[in-house]
Amino acid sequence: MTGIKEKSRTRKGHWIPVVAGFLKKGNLILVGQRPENHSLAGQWEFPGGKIESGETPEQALVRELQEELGIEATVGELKLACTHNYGDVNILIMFFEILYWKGEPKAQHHLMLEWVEPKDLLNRTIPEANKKILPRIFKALGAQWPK
Ligand code: DGT
Repeated sequence: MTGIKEKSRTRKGHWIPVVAGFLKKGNLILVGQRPENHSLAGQWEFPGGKIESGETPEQALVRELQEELGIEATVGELKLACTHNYGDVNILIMFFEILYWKGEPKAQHHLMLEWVEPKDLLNRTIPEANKKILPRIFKALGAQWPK
């Protein structure tokens, strides 16, 4: 028999908070290809990662962008948040705009970095978590959804 407590635990599941950054250059946005030895290998994502214990979302994003791109970023507004279930884990992703940064982003974690037009994301393999909210991502980027 499943008790109420157990049911609610199952429904809550295991949650991982993630932060990601929108780095814009004109009408281009920065995406990185996930490395081979990680989950979702080869998929194109917005730079970022998991929040570590004791960090604010903004601190986590500054750290991740330093580690992944080698830049010193200034984090702006929270633009968008979404949730996704990857089987045994749930992720909560918070997307922030990056106002400006020091240094030139270099791939220190990703297989490759690319500045792309938002519509280019429609033709790339991107995480399901992002794919299902692509119209909201376009809106957050101030980009037109292609007709
Ligand atoms: P792991 O432990 O193999 O999942 O790899 P990590 O530690 O490199 O994963 P990390 O730190 O990039 O965590 C981000 C999680 O969020 C990962 O499960 C992939 C997922 N995710 C979905 N969409 C995005 C996105 O646009 N950017 C980032 N950074 N992660 C995303």
